[in-house]
Amino acid sequence: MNQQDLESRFQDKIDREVKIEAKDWMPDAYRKTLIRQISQHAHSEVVGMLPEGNWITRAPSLRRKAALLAKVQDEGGHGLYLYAAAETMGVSRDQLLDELHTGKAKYSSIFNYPALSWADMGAIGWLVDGAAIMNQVMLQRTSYGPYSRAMIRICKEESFHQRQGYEILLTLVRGSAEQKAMAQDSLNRWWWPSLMMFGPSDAESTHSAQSMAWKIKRKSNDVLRQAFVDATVPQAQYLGLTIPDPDLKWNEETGHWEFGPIDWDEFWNVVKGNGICNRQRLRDRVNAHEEGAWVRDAALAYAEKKQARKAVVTP
Ligand code: FAQ
Repeated sequence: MNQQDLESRFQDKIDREVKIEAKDWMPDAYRKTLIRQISQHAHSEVVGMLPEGNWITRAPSLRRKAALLAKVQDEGGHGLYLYAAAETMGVSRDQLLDELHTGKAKYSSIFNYPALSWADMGAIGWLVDGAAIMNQVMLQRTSYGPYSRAMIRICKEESFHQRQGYEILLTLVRGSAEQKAMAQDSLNRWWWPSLMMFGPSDAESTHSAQSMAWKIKRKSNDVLRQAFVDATVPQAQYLGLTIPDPDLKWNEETGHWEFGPIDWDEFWNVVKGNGICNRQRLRDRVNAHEEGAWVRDAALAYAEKKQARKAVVTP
């Protein structure tokens, strides 16, 4: 079959909603886009453990500590499912990690902001996981089978993460004036970076058109961002907190919340590596990888020993 036939058969499968599997023929650009997106997503999960990991020892009660610890562990697990999904495309995990550690690969801009107070654990769960879910619910139906299946599992856990964050803030806003102020300060700092998580506006998004045609993405960055704002504004109102956007207003005709302009200079500055925590986050990931070398060596030595023993027992 020539290239053109292969490509039209591939697109036909996508149009008929048949999942693409690892061994199926696929255009090189489809493979490349997915390796980029899935690995960026995996890196986001493992770098995303850092801002919250920093608060595990400072959680205000045993219940809060247990929940936060479990959440951060879940994020590590999501990273693993996603690295495994990327590996089905013929790329090695070592290669992907190397790209992260050398600063070649991107990860979500949001994790380059500092977590300054306990209320930030609430805001990360409510807003960051909330934004992540909005995007990931769509990715459950992405065209590549292994990515889609990983997302189904991940989404089940993310909704619990979002709720634990909201519940932290609900407790704070019902507490003292200082606690309520802490919650408001946290919303002030995390609101705009959360809107940026969805990526550049549709007009600036380089990959969207092709990714939508391949059904890797099912909804555009701006559509998802709007859905997030519409879902989140009433939640802020219930908390009695003010969203830090003077232009925010309800549009009766469209049935959507209109919001003010996003500071795209700030977004690109963070994406290019110049955010508040970019250098610290990369250094922490590299250190964690180096300090974990003995665990990987030990696991490999054990696997080799087991293999050698099996070879002796079964002639
Ligand atoms: N940060 O053409 P588009 C989580 C880059 S998981 C940094 O629109 P695309 C869980 C983009 O890569 C959060 N870079 O790109 C958790 C591209 O650069 P390139 C992560 C960004 O791929 C919660 C360029 O801009 N979720 O939070 C960002 O079609 C709490 C042009 O952009 C995922 O990764 C950004 N925010 O759409 C963990 C979901 N946005 O590669 C811990 C999967 C864009 O050409 C605690 N990914 N860029 O050099 C996606 O759905 C898509 O990749 C988008 C971007 C929607 C993120």
